[in-house]
Amino acid sequence: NNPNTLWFKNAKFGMFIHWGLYSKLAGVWKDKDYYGSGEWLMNQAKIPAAEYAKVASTFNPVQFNAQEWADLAKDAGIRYMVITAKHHEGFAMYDSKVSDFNIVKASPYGKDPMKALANATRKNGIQFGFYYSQFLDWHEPNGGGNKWDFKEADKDYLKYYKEKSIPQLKELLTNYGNLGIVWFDMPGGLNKQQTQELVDEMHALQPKSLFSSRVGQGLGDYRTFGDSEVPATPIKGAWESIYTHNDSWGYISHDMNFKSPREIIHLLANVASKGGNLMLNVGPDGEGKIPYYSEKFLRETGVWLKANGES
Ligand code: FUL
Repeated sequence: NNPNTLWFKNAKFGMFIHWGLYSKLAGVWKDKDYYGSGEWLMNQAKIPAAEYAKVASTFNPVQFNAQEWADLAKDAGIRYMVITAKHHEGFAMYDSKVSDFNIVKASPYGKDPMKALANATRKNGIQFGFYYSQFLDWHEPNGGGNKWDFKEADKDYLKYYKEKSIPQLKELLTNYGNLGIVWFDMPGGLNKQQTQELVDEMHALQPKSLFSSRVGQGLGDYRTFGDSEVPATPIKGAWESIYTHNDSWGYISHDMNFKSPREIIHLLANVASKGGNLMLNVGPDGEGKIPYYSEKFLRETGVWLKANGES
């Protein structure tokens, strides 16, 4: 019964955005097509961290336009947006002083897209938040997950939290104004007390911000269900279902399995009837464009919602 969840419980519809170096790779590595979750390509193809890091020098999303994304969300009837500030690949999509492996320092783009997006969403009355992969980091020897470059036995997870994860979270919770949500994902390496300390330290920076349950250890301010999961019966409290528009969270050029506006509306109605929010993901490409069918079908969804008094 956290009073800060009030806006969230009324929101119904959110937009999730997975965007990173994997968007540029688009599900292809060394002429081989991969399917599934595009943001897992580095893991699927067991790409050495040093080689993967070179992708940054080709990442130049000049077509990115924060206002266009915020306008699309608004037209679709969406009330909150959560975007990947750092996914498991370890690349910071914002201006980070903690690690040079970030969009400002390591890519020719050289700007912070998150600043613009935070401003554009707020201008449109949309709550803004960051996804942050707090444990998995395939770029870092001490991060979780990359066992093809770095031996598990050599890893010091607490060092990773101390030197990258926590300092980066602090940057995100300090430099982008009020965040509606901090969407933690894939917990690991911390016990309950350590997780509570992390939560407390972060809430001190943003007392009103809602933390997703994937911070781990039964903590968090609202419940996120498993990927592509709707509970069978109505659930009390603040919660959300997450789906992606096609089959992948991160952009894959050969994934055209987009849900139609009709399917999106059915999903929204199903989730809303159980008392939750639907956060639907789109995967912009390496140029910074939201896929054509995501844009088209989201707009059509918004038209229906308006016509039926839902937005
Ligand atoms: C999962 C992640 O591993 C996926 O890549 C994606 O971000 C999904 C929303 O959550 O746990």
